[in-house]
Amino acid sequence: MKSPVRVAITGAAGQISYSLLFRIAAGEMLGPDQPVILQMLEITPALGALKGVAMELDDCAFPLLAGMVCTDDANVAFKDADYALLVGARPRGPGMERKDLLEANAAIFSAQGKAINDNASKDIKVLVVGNPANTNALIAQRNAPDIDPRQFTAMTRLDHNRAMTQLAQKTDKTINDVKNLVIWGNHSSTQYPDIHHTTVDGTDAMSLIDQAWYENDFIPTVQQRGAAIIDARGASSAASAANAAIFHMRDWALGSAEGDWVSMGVYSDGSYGIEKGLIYSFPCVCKDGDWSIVQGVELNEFSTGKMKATEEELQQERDAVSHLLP
Ligand code: NAX
Repeated sequence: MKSPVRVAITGAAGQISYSLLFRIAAGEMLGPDQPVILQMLEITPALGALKGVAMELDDCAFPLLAGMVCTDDANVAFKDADYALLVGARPRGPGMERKDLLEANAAIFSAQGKAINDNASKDIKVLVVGNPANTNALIAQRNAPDIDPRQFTAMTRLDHNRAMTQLAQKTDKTINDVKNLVIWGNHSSTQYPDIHHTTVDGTDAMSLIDQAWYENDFIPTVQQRGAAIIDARGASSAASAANAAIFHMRDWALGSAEGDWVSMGVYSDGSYGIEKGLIYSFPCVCKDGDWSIVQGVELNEFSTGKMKATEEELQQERDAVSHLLP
């Protein structure tokens, strides 16, 4: 058996974590031979609820669960952490403007970025789930100058999975038949789900659907899926978000499937003309514990327009908190 790795999870008493923690402890994220120590961070008023979650984790008797830490101190939660899933965030309250939301989260994610910088393993892999995920990841990254910016990522895998299922259902196939789909840009309603390079059971996806369905049905359905879940369930996506977080980290750590792409919000190196330094979702492949942006994807005018619009939103989000960025 390998020696245990430390996995920090913030917002650990929240609804996404209630699904996420149990699957990590069951070995679904890092493999069936990798013991884990869960280092769970919450705000002080939620420590009681977190204790209950830890009791349930105990009661699962997971063979791979090598230890647990419950804390409201970020320096403790990120101590020697090899992985971090930043799930906890400030939700939008009544009357709160988008700018207020960005600022409230900037305060949280700058403090957590510093705590990661000061305490975590220098090889830590960070996934930001809490919204606005891309900009929160940017803020954490900018506050962690001693850590390679490539180690901070944001989650667009849920959007990727949603898009795969919409396309599989439309074409009467299964998600196993869908390959090389991309979510470009921000995890928000400006994201661009692109199927121009996607195949379904080996056939070019665009030849199986018409442009009107693509533009007027598929793209808005994927972009608005989070809101549709809230309408139907009365609460935001939780198990599916946890599942996407597991897939993102699993692929990053253990490698993505041969011949396919995954969507990850990653540090832009300027690929496809996207401003360097933004955390932007690109088509990626993962190998040997590292990700790379798939190069050479051909783009038509429709795609470049959509990619630019979501880039502009990310620039605006960054500019709204620029006074808080080091
Ligand atoms: P919950 O409100 O159920 O849980 C969030 C938890 O975070 C709470 O227990 C809260 O006490 C804790 N928290 C708040 N501030 C904290 C801090 N500074 N340090 C540590 N813990 C803190 O929300 P949940 O449904 O679990 O969603 C969590 C986040 O994921 C939200 O920001 C949500 O918008 C975001 N999502 C992101 C998705 C994505 O695809 N990137 C999809 C699902 C989800 O909407």
